Amino acid sequence: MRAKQAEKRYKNLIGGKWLAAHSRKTFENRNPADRDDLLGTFPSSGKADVAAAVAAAKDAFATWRLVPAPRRAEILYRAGELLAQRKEVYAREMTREMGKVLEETCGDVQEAIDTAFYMAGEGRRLFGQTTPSELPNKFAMSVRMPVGVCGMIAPWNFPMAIPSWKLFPALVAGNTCVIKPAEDTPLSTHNLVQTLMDAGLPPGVVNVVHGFGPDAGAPLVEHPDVRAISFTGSSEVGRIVGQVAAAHFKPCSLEMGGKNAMIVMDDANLDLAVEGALWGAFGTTGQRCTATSRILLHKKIARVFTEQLVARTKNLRIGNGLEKGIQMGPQVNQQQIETSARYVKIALAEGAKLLVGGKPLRGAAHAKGFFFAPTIFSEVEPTMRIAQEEVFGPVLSLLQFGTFEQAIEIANGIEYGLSTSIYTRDVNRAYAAVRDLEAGITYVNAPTIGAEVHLPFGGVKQTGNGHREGGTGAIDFYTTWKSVYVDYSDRLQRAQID
Ligand code: UN1
Repeated sequence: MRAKQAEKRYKNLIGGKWLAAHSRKTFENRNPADRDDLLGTFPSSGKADVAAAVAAAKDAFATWRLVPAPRRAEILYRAGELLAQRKEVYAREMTREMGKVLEETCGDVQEAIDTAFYMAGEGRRLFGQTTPSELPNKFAMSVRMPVGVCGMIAPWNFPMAIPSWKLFPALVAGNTCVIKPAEDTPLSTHNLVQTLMDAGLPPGVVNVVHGFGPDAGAPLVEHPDVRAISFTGSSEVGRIVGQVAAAHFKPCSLEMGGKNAMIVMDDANLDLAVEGALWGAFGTTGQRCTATSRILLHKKIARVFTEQLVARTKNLRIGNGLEKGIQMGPQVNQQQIETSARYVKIALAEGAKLLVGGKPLRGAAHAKGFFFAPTIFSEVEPTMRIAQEEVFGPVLSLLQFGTFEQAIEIANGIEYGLSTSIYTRDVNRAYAAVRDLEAGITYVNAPTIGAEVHLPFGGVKQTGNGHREGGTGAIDFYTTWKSVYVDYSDRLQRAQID
């Protein structure tokens, strides 16, 4: 018999110390592919823990902001190197806590490594402007200043990549941070922050408070010493976060949902488009805000494409993401399975046609986890809820169009605007789509997922509130401008007057 493993008890990180929650309450982190597999327990934190973390971050800011940015960057660079060494171990733990297959969790850790190296480079840039003054013997320039203590609330679908998108630009710019990881995937943030500490990050510069949104997230958003908030999650929660932040006049970056369309024109390479559709719709079990959740098919190729896609979908191997050959893992928790099942019912009631899937997988191989069959609906009309609302699961809608203009209109006819894609060999059409699709990201001849960290990431409409993660947009969010005027004329010079 296998000896019962000692339960691992993870802690919050506050001021460089690993601490239990004031209440001593904890919650469990279990494997969504095998509920018997307990990864450990984490503190269920509340207002007092958040207050202690913010105080530590405020304290650390006094010295961290004065460390030269290239030195701060060196710590990030070392963290990137350490993550590369630990990639496989962290990826395995991530698959155990989140469910996506090992190849994808390796990609998630790699995204954090990429962000570390990219943001380390920014330590020697953080450029401002120098410009002539309108007055003689006067010097004018602008410099970037850190914002102060930044509060971060992260989602469970990219458990290390997204925390790195938030933490690394904030750190290189001289801010200190308090992060609340998603309660479904706390271990990957723990591993990320452990790596930062091993790379030499001073105590208090990053603090981690584990727990649930209402108990630990809300007090972080409300805390008067938290100067900026970065949130990734649902539009429902994002709306509340944005409203609370607005009441305190805090800059607030919101990255939320998507209902991402792939357009397949009649001249597309269909094999490539089918391959892309499978990856875009069922990669990460459809649990990406960039997931391909609508495919808009030109009438001429709709039948052939649908047949090929359904056949390939039936052959997908679904199971524990640590096992070789598995292509799709479980959903992250019971609630996500219920959401998928609810939308299947909604779609059927609306008159969509179920081609494959549509229910949880309950066979012996899937009995211990939250598995849902990859699901495809055809005969979906643009106004149906299944074509409008985010499912965040392996549920794909197929729609049809007659002309390019119709395709664009359908693609844009939703509340969201994160990612879009078009498959065509016609360069004119491709560029027109790049211009006309209302979204933060457009792919040509690739599915809607797969953003790279040095380009802006985010969307329009209800996907976001105008900020971008990744790229230089992240630096813009985590810095504030100071304009500096040095008058060396030795007399009073009045702008706009003298
Ligand atoms: C997300 O779905 O929340 O572009 C982020 C992608 C990934 C990141 C997705 N690099 O699909």
